[in-house]
Amino acid sequence: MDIATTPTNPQGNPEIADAAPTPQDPPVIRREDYKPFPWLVPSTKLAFFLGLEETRVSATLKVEPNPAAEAAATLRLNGDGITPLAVTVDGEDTDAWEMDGPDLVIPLSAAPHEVSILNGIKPSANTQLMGLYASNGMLCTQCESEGFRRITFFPDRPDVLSVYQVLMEGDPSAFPILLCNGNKVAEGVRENGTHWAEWHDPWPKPSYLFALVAGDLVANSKPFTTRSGREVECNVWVRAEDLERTDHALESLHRSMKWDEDVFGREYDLDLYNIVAVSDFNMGAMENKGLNVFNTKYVLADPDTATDADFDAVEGVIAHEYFHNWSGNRITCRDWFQLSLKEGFTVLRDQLFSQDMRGEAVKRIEDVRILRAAQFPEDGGPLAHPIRPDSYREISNFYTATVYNKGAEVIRMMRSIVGEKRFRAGTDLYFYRHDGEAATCEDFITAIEDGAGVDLTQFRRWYSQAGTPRVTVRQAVEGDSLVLTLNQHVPATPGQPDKLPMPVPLRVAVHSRANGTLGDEKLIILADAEQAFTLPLDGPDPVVSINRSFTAPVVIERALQSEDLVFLAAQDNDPFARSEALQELAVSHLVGIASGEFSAAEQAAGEAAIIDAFRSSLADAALEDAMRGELMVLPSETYLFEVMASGARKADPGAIHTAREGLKSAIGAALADELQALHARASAVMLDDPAGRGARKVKTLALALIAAADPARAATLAAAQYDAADNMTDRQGALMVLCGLDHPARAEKLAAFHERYSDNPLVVDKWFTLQALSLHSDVIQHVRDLAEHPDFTMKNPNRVRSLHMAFAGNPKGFHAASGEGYRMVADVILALDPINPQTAARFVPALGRWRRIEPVRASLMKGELERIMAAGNLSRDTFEQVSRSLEG
Ligand code: B3K
Ligand code: ZN
Repeated sequence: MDIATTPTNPQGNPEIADAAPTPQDPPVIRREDYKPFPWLVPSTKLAFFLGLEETRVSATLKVEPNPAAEAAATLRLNGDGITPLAVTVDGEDTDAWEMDGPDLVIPLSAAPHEVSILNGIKPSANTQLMGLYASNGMLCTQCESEGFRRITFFPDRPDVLSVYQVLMEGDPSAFPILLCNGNKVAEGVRENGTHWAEWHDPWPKPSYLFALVAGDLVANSKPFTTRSGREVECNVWVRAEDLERTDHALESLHRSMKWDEDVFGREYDLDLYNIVAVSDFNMGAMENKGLNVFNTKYVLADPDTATDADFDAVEGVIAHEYFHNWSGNRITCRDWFQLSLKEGFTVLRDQLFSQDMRGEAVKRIEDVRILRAAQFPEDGGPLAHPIRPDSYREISNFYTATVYNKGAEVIRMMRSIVGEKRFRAGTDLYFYRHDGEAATCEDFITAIEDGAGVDLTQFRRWYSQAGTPRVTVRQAVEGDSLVLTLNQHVPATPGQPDKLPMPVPLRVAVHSRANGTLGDEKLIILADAEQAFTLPLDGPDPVVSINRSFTAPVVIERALQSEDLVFLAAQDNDPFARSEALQELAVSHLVGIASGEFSAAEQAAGEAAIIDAFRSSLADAALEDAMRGELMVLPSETYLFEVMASGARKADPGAIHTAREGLKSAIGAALADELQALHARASAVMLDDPAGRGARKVKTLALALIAAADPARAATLAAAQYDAADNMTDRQGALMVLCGLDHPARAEKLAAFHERYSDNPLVVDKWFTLQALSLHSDVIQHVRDLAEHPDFTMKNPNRVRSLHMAFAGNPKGFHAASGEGYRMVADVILALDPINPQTAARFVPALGRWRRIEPVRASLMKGELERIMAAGNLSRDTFEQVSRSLEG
C-alpha cells in the first residue's frame, strides 16, 4: 500500500491489542551473539491517521536481501503489544504470516519485496511513555531503544537504516501542528476537514531515531547560518503559555551549533531543526533526527521560575542532543551494547562545550562530583557493568552513569593521552570513516589510534572491565628527585573476579610546602600493576598534587598529612586540585569519625584543619564566588558510603550522616561571622550583575552552614532571603534551608511558594523535591503526606521523580534506621511498575546497594528487594534490576 496515494482513513474497527503480558524470566541478550539482519530496508513509508484514543498506522517497507548477512526465508519484524490488521506482500493481501511471541514473521523469498502492514494503537492508554503516546492533549513519540515496535512492526534494531517518508493526518483543531523528522514536503486539507502533512528525511536512520509530534504548539524561531552559509530554521515548540520561557533554549541551540563547527568541525545537515517540549517524558530529551523531543524541564527557563543550575542544565541538554546529530545519528550504534559509542562520546562533547561556556574548573568539579555520587556506587555494587556491557535482559536498564559518564571519562582519557590536536585528528577520521554507518566502540578506538597515531591495545580494557580502579600512592625523596610508586588494583565485580591493569593517565605536579613553590605539571601513565616514576623536586616538604583535573576515573588512596592537604587546598595552581584537596581532607575526616577510628584528639585536629581550609577559601579575595562555592561543598553521603565500605568494613549511613552534619555545624559555628558577612555581601549583588551567579551560589551555601550551627538565625536570614528574592535561585535556596528547620517560616514560605506557582508544573515539582530532600526530622511523614497531595500523580514521571526519586536520594530519610524509607521506595516500585516500568526500575539501584551497608540496614534493604521479587508479574525492567541486585 502506497501511503502517498492512500491518504484516507481506513474503514472498519477491528480490535486494537493492548500491552502484551510481561514474561517473568526474560531472555538474556549477549553481545557475542550479534548477527547482521538478513534484510536491508532501503525505504520506509509510514502513514498515521492520528487520534488520541486510537491511531491507525500503515507501514510500507521496501526490503531486499542483505548481502552481508546469512540469507533467511522469513522476514521477522519486531512488535510489542500490537497485532497486524492487514498484511500485504508486493501489493497482494496475504494470510501467510504468523506471530512468534510479540513478533510478526512473514515468509519471503530471497529477492526485493514490498511489505505493508496496517495496525492500530491507543496513545491515551500508553502509560509507559514508550512508542506513540498522549501528553497534555498532544501526541508524541519516544522510540529509543525499542519503542518503535510499539508503533508498527519493524526490524527495530539500530543497524537497520532506512529512508523515511511519513504522512500524518488528523483533526486540525486537535492537532494544528504536525511535525516529523526531516523536511516537510507537502501539506493539505481533505474534503472531510482533516489536514495532513508529508515529511521526508533524506538521511537513512535507525527506527529509534523516528519521531512525530502532533498538537497545539507555538514556536520560538531564529535561523542559524552554518559556516558554509546554509540557513537552518531553528524552532523551539511549546504550549502557548510557555513561549516566554524559551529564549535560553533557542540561544543554547545556536551556541551549540557554532561550537560544534569550531571545535569538532561538525556542521548541521538539514534545513530545519525542531525541538518540542513535552511534560510527560521518561528522561531528559531525545535526539530524533531533526525533531528533538524534550522534557519541558530542559527547555523552559526564566529567572523567575528556573535556578541558575536549571539554566545550565537546559544549555547542557540542548547541546547534548544537538551533538548527537553527528555522534549518534550520522554515525549510530551497531547494537545496543555499543551505546557508549554515542552516549559516552556525546557526554564528553557536552561537557567540553559547557566548560567553554561556563569555565573549565567549576564544570569539571561538578562533573566529577556527579561521577562519584552516581557512577562509583554503580561500579561498586551488584549492577556494575563495563561501559560496553556484555549482556542484558532489558536495554533500558543500561542507560546508566557507567555508560554515559564513565564512558565520557574513558574517551576523555584518550584525549588526555594524545593531546587535543591529535584527538581532533582521531575524531575527524572517525566521522569521515564511519559516516552513514552503524558502528562499534572498536571502530571508534581504531579511528583514534589511526588518526592520532597511538596504540590503544591495552587501553581497550577500559571498555571491557567494570569497577573503579584503586591507585595507591607512596612517595620517597631520593637526592633531588621524588620517587612516586604507584599501584593499581581493579576490584572484582559481578562476573569479573580477576582484572588486568589498565593505562591510567595522571597529571601530577610536585610542590614544596616549605618553599611555597609550585612544580610544573606532567602527565604520567601508570600501565602496570606497580610502577615507579621519578620526578624533579623543587624544595623540601614535597607535596604531590595528583590526578589533576581528574585525568583518570580512579580512587586515589594515600595517607597525606592534613598540613599537606591544607596547603594544596589553599595554594595549588590547579583550581580543581584545590577542591580535591579539600574533599580528601573531608573524606578522611568523616570516614574516620563514622568508623570510630579516630580518637577525640584526632577528631578535633581534623575538624580544625577543615575549618582552616574553609576559612582561607572564604577569605581568598582572588577567588571567584563560583569557585568559592565549589570549595564549600562537602562530599556527598553516597560517595562517603563508597569510601567507608572498603574491604570488610561496611558503610554506616547513620554514622556518616551524623558525622557530616556535625562537621557542617562545627564549620557554621567556627566561621559564623565570616559566613554571615559572605551572605550579606552576596545578598547585595543584583540579579543582572555578571558576578550574580557566583554570589547566589555562595549565598545559599553560607545559609546552609549557618543553619547547621544556629537554626534560629538561619531561619530569620532564610525568610528574609525568600522575601527579598527576585529570582528562583535565591527563592529555592532559602526554601531549601527552611525545609530542614522546625520554624514557623517553613510552613509559611512553603505555602506562599505553592500558591505563587500552582499553575507551573515544573515549579510545583521543585516544591515536592525541596520537602522530599529536606533534613527535617519528619521527612518520612512529609513524603507520605505529599504522596496524597492533590497535585501528586504516579502518571507523570517528573512528578514521581520530584517526590519519590528525591526521597530515595535523601540519605537521612531513605536510610532511616527503622527501614521505613526502604519500605516506601519498595512500595513505589511495586505501584509504579505496572504503569511505567522504565521509571520504576530506576528506583531499584538505591536498594541494590545493600551489600555495602552495615548488616542491620542491609537485611532490611534486601528484605524489600525480596518482597518485590515475591510480588511476581514484574516488568522485564524491574525483574532484571531486582534479580541482579539480589544475586550480584
Ligand atoms: N538517547 C536518549 C536516551 C534514550 C533513553 C532510552 N531509554 C537521550 C540522550 O542520551 O541523549
Ligand atoms: Zn545522549
